Order: sequence, then C-alpha cells, then structure tokens
Amino acid sequence: METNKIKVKLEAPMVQARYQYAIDVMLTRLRMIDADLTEKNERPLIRNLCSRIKTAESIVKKLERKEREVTFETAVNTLNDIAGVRVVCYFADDIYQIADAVRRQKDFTIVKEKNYIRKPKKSGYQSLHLIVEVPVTYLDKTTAVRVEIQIRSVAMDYWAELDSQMCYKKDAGKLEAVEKATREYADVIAGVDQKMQELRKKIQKM
Ligand code: 0O2
Repeated sequence: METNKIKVKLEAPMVQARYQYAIDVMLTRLRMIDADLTEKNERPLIRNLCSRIKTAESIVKKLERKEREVTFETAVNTLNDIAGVRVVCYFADDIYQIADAVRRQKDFTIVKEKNYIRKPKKSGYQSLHLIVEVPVTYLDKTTAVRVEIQIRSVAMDYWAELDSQMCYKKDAGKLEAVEKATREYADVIAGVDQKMQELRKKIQKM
C-alpha cells in the first residue's frame, strides 16, 4: 500500500524530471572532470559512470530499515540517495582527484561526505560517498536537489558488486562466518589495489 502511494508520487513527471535533471547535471559535470583529469594525468581516470533514480520498493525498504515514517515526503526530505550516481575509476588514488574536482564546482554544495575507504563498513564495503546539492532550474525558480555520488576503484567495485549479489541486504550477509569472509576478501582486494597503484607509479617514472 505504502509502496503504491510512494510509487505514484515518485513517478509523477515533475518528480522524475527533477531527479533526472540533477543526475544529468552531475553526469555532464563528471564527464568534463574526466576530460580535464585525463589531459592532466595523461591517462584516463574514470572507467565508467552510471546512475539511477531509487525505486519506490527500495525507498520503502530503506525507510523501514531506518524506522522512519513510510511516506513520500519523509523519503524526499530524509533520504540522500533518491538520485544516485556511481563513478568507477581505475586506481584508488583517482578517487580523491575526482572528489576534489567535484568539491571545486562552484554551484554545488557538499552536504555530507562519508569516507568508507579510510574507515570501511563492518561488511568490508569501501567507497567514498559525497552527498551533493545540485541546482535544478524550473521556469520561475531554482531548487537544490541532493545527489549521492559513490566514487570507488574498479577493485572496490568488484567487491561491492559481488557482495551486493550475495550478501548485502540478504540473510547470508548476517551470518558471522560470511561477514568474516567478506571483510577478509575486502582486505585482500584492497591490498592488491594498493600494489597495482604502486606499480603504476613505478611505471610512470620509467
Ligand atoms: P542501494 O540498493 O544500493 O541503493 P545517509 O542517509 O546518507 O547517512 P545511508 O544511505 O543510510 O546514509 O547509508 P550509507 O551506508 O552511507 O550508504 C548506503 C549505500 O552504500 C547503499 O545504498 C549501498 O549502495 C552502499 N553500501 C553500503 N554498505 C554496503 C555494503 O555493505 N555492501 C554493498 N555492496 N553496498 C553497500 P542502499 O540504499 O542501502 O542500497
């Protein structure tokens, strides 16, 4: 019932247009950042960009998980990731160059940052999350719409994609042995990520 109500409101053309506009602005800006950084570093940094507007089903589950009122208004006012963009880059240090470039965009406001690389989640999840307010212009007004950007290396993305399929939000992910294993593999992958970065730096000096 709540899912249906939220679905109807979320799918209203004006609401979809607002979130899609914010995502499109962010994607365009990230493509420009990518072009600039590619020139500066003489190699590409971003491997791929993807985006989504959160579904009504996912919004309801998240509100329930956070024990918040399950309404469209609560979702819009309290969830930071109704509009989401993911940036997958090649190396872990690329993440910070991209994040710095996003921070320097004068018309964006950084609302929140979560560095799950410096402090990974209990599951082992690693990524840098930026919650950014993007100006959305209507005929007679401009409003700020929040977009969550997840920035991670291809190695971090590999872990997150498999974790998402096997464990995240699933019962198996709550088993102690599985939790221990996913954390352990995240460490192994982070170790290889670091070594690849060091290797790149050595090769660059040759
Ligand atoms: P989905 O289906 O990916 O959209 P906030 O409200 O901003 O303070 P929030 O959103 O409650 O914070 O939580 P968090 O942990 O900062 O970021 C949530 C998102 O990070 C998730 O979105 C996932 O995309 C990703 N994530 C977090 N932890 C894990 C994990 O252990 N494994 C994987 N694979 N991804 C993770 P949603 O909405 O939960 O899901």
